[in-house]
Amino acid sequence: MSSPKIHLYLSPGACSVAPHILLHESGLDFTTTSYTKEDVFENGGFPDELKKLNPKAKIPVATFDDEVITENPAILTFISQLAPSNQFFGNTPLETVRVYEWLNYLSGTLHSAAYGMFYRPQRFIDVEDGSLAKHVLVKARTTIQDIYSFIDEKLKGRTWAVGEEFTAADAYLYVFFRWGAESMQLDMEKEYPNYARNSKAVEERPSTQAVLKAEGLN
Ligand SMILES: N[C@@H](CCC(=O)N[C@@H](CS)C(=O)NCC(=O)O)C(=O)O
Repeated sequence: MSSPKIHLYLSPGACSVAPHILLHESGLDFTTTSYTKEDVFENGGFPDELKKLNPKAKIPVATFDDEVITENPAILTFISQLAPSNQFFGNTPLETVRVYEWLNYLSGTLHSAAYGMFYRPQRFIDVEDGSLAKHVLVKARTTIQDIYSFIDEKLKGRTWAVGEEFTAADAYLYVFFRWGAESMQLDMEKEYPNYARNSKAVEERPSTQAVLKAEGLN
């Protein structure tokens, strides 16, 4: 497949870190537009130009020539198809399925449900009721910690989530490891040593270092 013109819309440290890592890994040419956390989460709305591209008002958004692609698993899949030799989705049919198993779990359960409750309690309850909001935040915290324990157990005795090599699942896992420390103030290394080993391996990759630098995260 000849490479289209690729552009990634991101916000530093957001879940867009995952496709950003894959793009650096792939060696494909790409450009980015970065929006601050305030632009995406706070200033009373999502940037209008981005809402036109993604009416769901979410980052990441990627354009491949004239195709606008949203949703991390879809964007990661397309990058992988443009860089087949990188085997970002493993190198057997079963490994590919396992990568999707991780991506769906991280996107649907950890991100949308658990972190959704934490960052956006108003999606679940009427936040004007302060006591209810408090309960949701407490529940979000325990749910996220339960999920981190599950992930840690799955990564026992392994470096990479699937097979013996880095895949898209590892790039995506790395996003949530960072959030555990930054947003939840969890001692991730101590509480989740297997997950920490996986994230450290991701972080040591030159592609991740390039992303951290480009997004101003190091
Ligand atoms: N299902 C989407 C979720 C993307 C998502 O929630 N992105 C966050 C940033 S990490 C966002 O844009 N949030 C804006 C908001 O919740 O208003 C995906 O997997 O790509």
